[in-house]
Amino acid sequence: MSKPEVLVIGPYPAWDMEDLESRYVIHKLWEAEDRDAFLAGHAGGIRAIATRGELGASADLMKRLPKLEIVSCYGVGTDAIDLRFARENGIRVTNTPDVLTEDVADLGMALMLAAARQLPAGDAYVRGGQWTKGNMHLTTRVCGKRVGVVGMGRIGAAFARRAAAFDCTISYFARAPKPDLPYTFVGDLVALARQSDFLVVTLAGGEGTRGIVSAEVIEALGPDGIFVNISRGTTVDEAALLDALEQGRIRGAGLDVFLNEPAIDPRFASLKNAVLQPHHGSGTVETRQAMGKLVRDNLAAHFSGVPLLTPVA
Ligand code: 8YV
Repeated sequence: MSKPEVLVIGPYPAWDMEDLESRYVIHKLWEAEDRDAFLAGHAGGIRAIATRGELGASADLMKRLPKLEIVSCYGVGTDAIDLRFARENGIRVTNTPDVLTEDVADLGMALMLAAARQLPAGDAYVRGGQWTKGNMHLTTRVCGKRVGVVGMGRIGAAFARRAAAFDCTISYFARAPKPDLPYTFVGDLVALARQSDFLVVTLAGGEGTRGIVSAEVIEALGPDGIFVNISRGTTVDEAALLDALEQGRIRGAGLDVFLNEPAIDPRFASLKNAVLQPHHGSGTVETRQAMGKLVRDNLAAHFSGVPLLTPVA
C-alpha cells in the first residue's frame, strides 16, 4: 500500500523527521517558498497534519485539504488549532499532554528565581569584571513568599508543588475551586494579584483566556510584584505589561511566551527587569523526545485503526 501523505507545518528534531520520513510521504510546509503553490500541488493527497503548539492549524489551511483526517500537535496547547472546524468536519486532533508538564513547571520556577534573584544581571556582573570594583546590588527573596498561580490545571499544579517546596504560600485563580488541592482559591484575579508577591500564569491559551491578565491585574500586583508567564502571550495585555515594566510599576517579570513569537515586541529587549526565554518550557531533549514520540504514535494509531493515545476531546 502507498504511504499516507503528511503535511508537516514546522520542523521537528532529526529523530522525529527520520522516523516520519520512513513511514509517510512528508510535505514540509516550512520549506515552501510559495505556500499557495505548494499547497495547491499537494493538497489532494494530504491525510494528516503534524504541527506544533504555537503553529497550530487554521480553518483556512484545513479547508484546503479535502482528504484531511487528523491533526497531530506537538504540544499540549491546541489554541492555534481551529477545533470547531476540525470537529464539524470529522477531523481528529491529538496533542501531547502530561509528558511536558514537569519541564514547563521547572521553567516557571527557574523564571521566578531568575527574575527575583536577577540571575542575568549577576552573570553580567561577574563576566563584565564589575565584581572586583564592588558588590552587586541586592535582590529579592523567593522562599516563603506569596505566590498566586493563574490556572490550576496539570502545569499549574506541578508549579504549585514546586513553589510549596520553597515554603511559599500558594493561592490560585481557576474556573472553579479544586477541593482536593491544599491551596487557597481566589475567584477574583485582581484580588489574587493584590495579595501576591509573584503572579504566575499557567493557563491554556485561546479566546477564553485572551487578555485575562489585564492592565488592572498588573496594577494590582504592584511595585514589589513579579510576573511570570509560562502559558501563552495572548493571556496578557502585553502593552500594559511593557508599560508597567518600563515604568517600574511592577518589579520584574520572567517570560517564556509573547505575542507574535518569534518576532516579539522590540521593547522587551531593553528591559533590565525582565528575564526572557524563547518559548522553551518544554524545550529539553527528554521532553521533546517524548512529545515527538506521541505525535508519531498518534499518527500511527490513526493509520492502523487503533484508538488514539491522546485525543483532544
Ligand atoms: C510548543 C507548547 O508546542 O505545549 C505547548 O502548548 O506551546 C510548546 O510545548 C513547543 O514549543 C513545540 O513547538
